[in-house]
Amino acid sequence: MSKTNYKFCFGPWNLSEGQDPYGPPTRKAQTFDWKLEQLKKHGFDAMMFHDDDAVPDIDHKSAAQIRDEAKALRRRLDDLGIAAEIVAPRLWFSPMTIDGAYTSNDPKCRQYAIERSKRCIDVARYLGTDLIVLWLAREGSYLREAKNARKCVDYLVEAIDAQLQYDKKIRIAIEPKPNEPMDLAYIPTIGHALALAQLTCDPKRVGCLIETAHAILAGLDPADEIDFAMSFGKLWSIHLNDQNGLKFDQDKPFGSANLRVAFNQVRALERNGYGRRGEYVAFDVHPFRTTKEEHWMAHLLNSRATFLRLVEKARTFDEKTAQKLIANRDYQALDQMVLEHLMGR
Ligand code: XUL
Ligand code: MN
Repeated sequence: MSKTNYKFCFGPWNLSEGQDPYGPPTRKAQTFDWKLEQLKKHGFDAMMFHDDDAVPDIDHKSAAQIRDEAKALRRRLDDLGIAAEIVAPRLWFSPMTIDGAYTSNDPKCRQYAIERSKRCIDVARYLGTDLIVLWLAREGSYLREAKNARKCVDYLVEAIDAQLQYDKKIRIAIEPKPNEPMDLAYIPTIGHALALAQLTCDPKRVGCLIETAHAILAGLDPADEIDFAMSFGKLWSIHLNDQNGLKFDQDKPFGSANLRVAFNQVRALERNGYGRRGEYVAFDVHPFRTTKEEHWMAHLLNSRATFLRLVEKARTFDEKTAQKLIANRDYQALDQMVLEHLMGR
C-alpha cells in the first residue's frame, strides 16, 4: 500500500488566549486575519470553522449578509490556497441554548437550534465543504430528572433529519464527548454516535469525528475508537490532542500525556488508510495558560511534529517480529519491544 500524505488543519479557537474558569486571558486577543496568516505561514492545509468564526454574530445577520460574508471569506481562503475542512454550529453560547439546544425542554429553543444549524449549513456551502460537525455540547443534563432521555433521542434524530433534508449533499460528523459542560452527555462515545446515525433518515450521511481527549474522558482508548469507526467507514475527521486522565478537557498537545496512546492512534489511522479519501488530521489543542505570545503556535507545530514522528515509528515498527511474539503469546516481550521502539531502539 502506498503511503498517505497527511493534510493538517486547526481552528481559530486553537489560538486561544489562556483564560480558564478561574482567571482572565494571559495573552492579547489576535485577529482572525492574524490566525489565518499563521496557519498559512506554517504550512497547514485547511482551517476548521464554527459558523460564527466564519460569520461573526451570525444570529443577528440576514441570509443575504451571511451569504456575502461567507463568500468574501471563501475568496480569501481560495487566494491563500486554504480549504475549509468543516463548519460546526456553535450551539452552546446563545441564551436560547441554556437548557440544551436540540434537546431543550422548550420547543422554541429546539426550533432555534435547528434554524441555526441550517444557517451553519448555508455557511458550509458557501465555504465549499460538505462536512458539518456536531459537538453536542449541551445535549445532556446536570440532573437526570430534569429531562426525558428517551424523548431526547427523538429530538436529536429530528434535528439531524431536518439538516439532512435541508441539504441533500451534506454529511454530518458527530463529535461525542461524555461530559463538560454537562455532567452527563447523551451521546458520550462513538458507539452512541454511530447507533444514533442508524435512526436518522439517511444513515450513510451521518458519521463521526473522534477527539482523543473526549475518548479518554469516556474511559476508552482512542485507538480502539478509531478502529471501530473506521470499520463502518465513518471516521470523517479527527481531533488529535491529549488528556491526562479523568479531569477537565485539557486539549494538550498530541502525545504530551501519553506517547504510547498517541502511537497507537497513529497506527490505527495508518492501518485503516485514514486520509486517503481526503480526510484531514486536525489538532484540537490549546496553548498552555503559561504560553508567551512569541510561542503562540508551538502547541500546533509540536503536535504536527509528534504526529509525523509517530507516523515514522508506525511505519518502521517491526511487524514480523511482533507477529512472532504474538503467535508465541509472549506479550511481555511485545510490550518491551514497543517501549524500545518508542525510546529509539
Ligand atoms: C469541545 C470541542 C470543540 C469541537 C468543535 O470540547 O472539542 O472545540 O471540536 O465544536
Ligand atoms: Mn474537538
